[in-house]
Amino acid sequence: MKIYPAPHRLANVLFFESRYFRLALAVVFLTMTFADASVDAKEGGNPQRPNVLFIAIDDLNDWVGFLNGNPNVQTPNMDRLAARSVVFTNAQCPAPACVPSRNAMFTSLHPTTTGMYTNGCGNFRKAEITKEAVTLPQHFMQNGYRAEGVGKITHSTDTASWHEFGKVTAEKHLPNHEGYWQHWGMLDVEKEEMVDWKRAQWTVGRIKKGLPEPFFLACGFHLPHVDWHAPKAYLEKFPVDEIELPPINLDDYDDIPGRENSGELFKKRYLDTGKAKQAVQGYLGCIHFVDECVGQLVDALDDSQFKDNTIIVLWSDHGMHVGEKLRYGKFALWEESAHAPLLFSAPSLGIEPGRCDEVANLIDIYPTLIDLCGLPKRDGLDGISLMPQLQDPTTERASPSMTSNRQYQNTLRTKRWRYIRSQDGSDELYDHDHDPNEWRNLADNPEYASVIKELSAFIPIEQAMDLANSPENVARREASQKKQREKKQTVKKGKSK
Ligand SMILES: [Ca+2]
Ligand SMILES: [Ca+2]
Repeated sequence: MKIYPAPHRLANVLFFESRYFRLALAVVFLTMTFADASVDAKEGGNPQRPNVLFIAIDDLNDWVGFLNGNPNVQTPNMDRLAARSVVFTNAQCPAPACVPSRNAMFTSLHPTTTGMYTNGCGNFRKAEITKEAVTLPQHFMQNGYRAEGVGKITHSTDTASWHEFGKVTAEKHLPNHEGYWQHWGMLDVEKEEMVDWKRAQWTVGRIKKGLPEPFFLACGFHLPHVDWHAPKAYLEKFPVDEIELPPINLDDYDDIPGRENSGELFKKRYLDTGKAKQAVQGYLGCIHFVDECVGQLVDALDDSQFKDNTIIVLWSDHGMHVGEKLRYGKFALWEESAHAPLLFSAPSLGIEPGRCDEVANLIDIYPTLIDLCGLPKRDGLDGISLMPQLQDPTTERASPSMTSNRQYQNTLRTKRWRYIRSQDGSDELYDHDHDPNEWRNLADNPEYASVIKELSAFIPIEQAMDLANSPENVARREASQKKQREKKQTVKKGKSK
């Protein structure tokens, strides 16, 4: 069975009459223009280089209109942005957790290179391998860009990566604690009180004020990260009795080695109690809210002098299970955790709107933006530029995307397959052409041995040691846990008085 077809053969198309040729001409022209202008850029900016509006969303899975991941979702603003973008319908995260995914995106270094697999990996500036890393915005700064940002881009703000970083503080809302570790509910507050709204307004303010060009302006939203709380009006748009649950298979774990069947427990906890629908309501409400925040940015840009010279990138750091595969949360190597929205809007650079079904990875954003903006390339990045797919979304990609959540615990995704190999050597194979919910594990079926063999060849033999287990990170975690325990005891004592 052949998984990776031969590279795109231009001889098979009427190249000189093709859209590809026109785009290639545009890119050659832009590259020449920017190559000539790079000196000017270092000497105080070059207005001809495109600006970048970089929109990061947290824990947003494929429940957006433009990925068709949920029938009830309302994302009109992201959908209208997608309509003028190249949407990567099969983008995958480097790791299904905030810290490692963002660190990898920011440095274009995969977790298997850095050892940053989990949230316990710590700040990338404290790791030997990345302490001197030139991050995505730093590379832009080094090439004459003004870099500003606000909100959650990396887990803790890297001051070396920004000329200015907005300080927008969150209001403390009292949440309605329901469910288990997930909390969802309605807030009796105005949208203007929400921290994401304030982050959007900060960014709108920078656009209106007129940033020096070229600029790299980043806005990172917190929602729909848990807690799934949004102002009442946003959740009320999704009445619980009208909510459709995602496809759920209570026997799903029967064919996964080493996993207990938790179908019964899931049914008892979430389906029988009605919490499954409440959770979906919370998630949908938060997505709808963040969508409106994104709309503020797009409108501000469209009303500004930067409209025709600004690339918009929108991405989420990974996905989220909202009942799929009998779970709530991320930290898994299945589709709902690993898949993330990713789009690039650059019509003024000749990038025509389209949909690319080839795989992509968030670590590809860095080299792609380098190419889109005509900046000097950087050696040593793990990401692969998506420029060929932006120019022609049907361009095939030669290698799979890899997501890792532990050392030697990886998943590879191609357009058709997902292959998961765990630390203990057990594995799973899913055929997305026939099983988009990843319910039927084909790994033990000899018919697919050749698929597994071909995919396995892409798993790195050497994978960086898990930094979460370094003595420094273990000590930091223990100190933090001790502090939490002490805090709880103090509260307990206070209550008993
Ligand atoms: Ca996240
Ligand atoms: Ca299954």
